[in-house]
Amino acid sequence: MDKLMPSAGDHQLQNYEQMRDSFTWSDVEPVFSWYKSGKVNAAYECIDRHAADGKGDQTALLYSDKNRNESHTFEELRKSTNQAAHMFKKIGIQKGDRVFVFMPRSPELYIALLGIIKAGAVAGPLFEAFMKEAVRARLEDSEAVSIVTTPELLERIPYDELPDLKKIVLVGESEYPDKRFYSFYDEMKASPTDGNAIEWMDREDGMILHYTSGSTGKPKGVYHVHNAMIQHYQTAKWVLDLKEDDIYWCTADPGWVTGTSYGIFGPWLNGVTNVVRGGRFSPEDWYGTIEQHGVTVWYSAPTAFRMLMSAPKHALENADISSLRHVLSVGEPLNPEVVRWGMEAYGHRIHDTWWMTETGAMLICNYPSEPIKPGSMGKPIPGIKAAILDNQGNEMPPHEMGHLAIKSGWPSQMRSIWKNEAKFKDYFYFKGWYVSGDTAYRDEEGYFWFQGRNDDVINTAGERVGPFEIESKLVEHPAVAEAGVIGKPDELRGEIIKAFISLNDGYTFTDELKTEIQTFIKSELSAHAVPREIEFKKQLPKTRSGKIMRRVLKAWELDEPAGDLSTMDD
Ligand code: 6R9
Repeated sequence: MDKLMPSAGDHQLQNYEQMRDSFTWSDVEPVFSWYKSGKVNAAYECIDRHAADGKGDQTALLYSDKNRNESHTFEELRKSTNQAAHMFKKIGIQKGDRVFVFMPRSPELYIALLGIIKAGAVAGPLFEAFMKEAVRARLEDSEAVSIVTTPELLERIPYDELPDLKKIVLVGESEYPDKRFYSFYDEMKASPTDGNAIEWMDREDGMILHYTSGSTGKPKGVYHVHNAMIQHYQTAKWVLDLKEDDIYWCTADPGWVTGTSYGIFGPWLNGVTNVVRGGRFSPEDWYGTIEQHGVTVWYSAPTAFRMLMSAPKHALENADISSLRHVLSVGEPLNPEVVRWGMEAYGHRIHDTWWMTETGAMLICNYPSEPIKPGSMGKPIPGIKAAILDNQGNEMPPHEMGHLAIKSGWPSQMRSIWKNEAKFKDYFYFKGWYVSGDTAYRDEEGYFWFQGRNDDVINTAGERVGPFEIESKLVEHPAVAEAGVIGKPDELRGEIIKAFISLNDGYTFTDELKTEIQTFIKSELSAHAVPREIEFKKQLPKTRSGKIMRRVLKAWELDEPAGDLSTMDD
């Protein structure tokens, strides 16, 4: 397919080549108020700065779901996030404490999360679909001291077994079992809207802790600092192309990094109206959201676009989405076919962007002012050097496939993996480079093309799932002896989770058992961790040291040669 040329427009990154040579990240710093004082708080920069700049009456948040329809101005959010910060301080939260937010999308979630950051604590967003063991693993690892949740989700928090978790803030009507419990609404009401709510931080102080999956071990806590906002701000300007009067909608939940970096920080640092839609996906609802709010810039994901592509035509025909001017995607490979369909259905190029939880913000992107090669992730943003490395860490020439790596030292780069120095160091195995775990190649014009993961991490519907966490849970089921989990290619979801299991003596593999195992995973971990397919094997392929060889399972599944089997046990 040919290049898709940019339409004329006043884009904020006009001259990519020139910017790439002249730009340095310190150019961005004078934008923020902290340039003068040396102290910083990202929540202040997101909200209060705009209220102080005379934009207090502008709409900051447009929230809607089946039951609620609300709009909050920057001044209103300034006050409510101040109240939230006061509340956290009053109940004893201190600078650096980990405070989690575990609830469905709502204005309260956004107010609580910014309140945590204002109070100087580290926010830990948890996706609402997590079940008890997934919640426990994350709270335990981070030694979380507090959590904001709803009465409905409380049963999934094993608070009696988490000695560090001393304060539980409930959003909604409830009984309060003991002194650890607080009412969000009562505490908010009792807190002042002004006063010294904001804890002034250093740039390298902690801001957010996002748990994500790797191929081995438990989920890891990716630790980000306030300094990340430099890149959130600048990429939202260049890549999302946000301007003051835009109505912007990012469809991601704050439980995932896209939902914070670009569902909170990116738009609000730029003072832009941010749309949040609660509830589940439906084509009617989504197009309806664009129409209702007049969304101009829309950031979503390939699985969602594929679902919209296969939705009945009338969903699109019945909605007026003419307000859209810029459409973007992230999280998984964006098929050229989807880009082609986007041109037809929306009349817009869908701009792919590449980045990770660990990178904190966008790194390789398509820009409104540049040609798009459908299937390519685009080019590194100014200020970022990306390369393809061979197994020795040498840069490879165009068109050769290797490790996608980024020269270390960008503003939003993770600062650590929580309490796991070894895992953190793994990423920087080649001196000076962050190695992403993705394989890719670069073409002679500098466009990058995604090829796959080179570890076993699964990407299903844009969500990152670690096979190890599922395998560990599978073998907890009484019937399961051993388990190996892989991602199986799927047209709609990119990949689905497939489990191979062997059984303990006395069990036979039946449809009932399969369903029972699926229900077990769903109730213990979460719906998105459930293997859609489970296959029974008498034995699983293992190394001599007893490690299950997922690579071999995958080759079996795809009917491909299994490669080097010299380490396989007989
Ligand atoms: C932001 C986010 C990161 C992994 C990453 C890669 C995959 C992300 C992609 C993409 C192909 C793109 N990924 N963007 N693959 N094209 N444009 O998704 O973070 O949840 O940490 O996932 O997602 O494999 O390594 P995260």
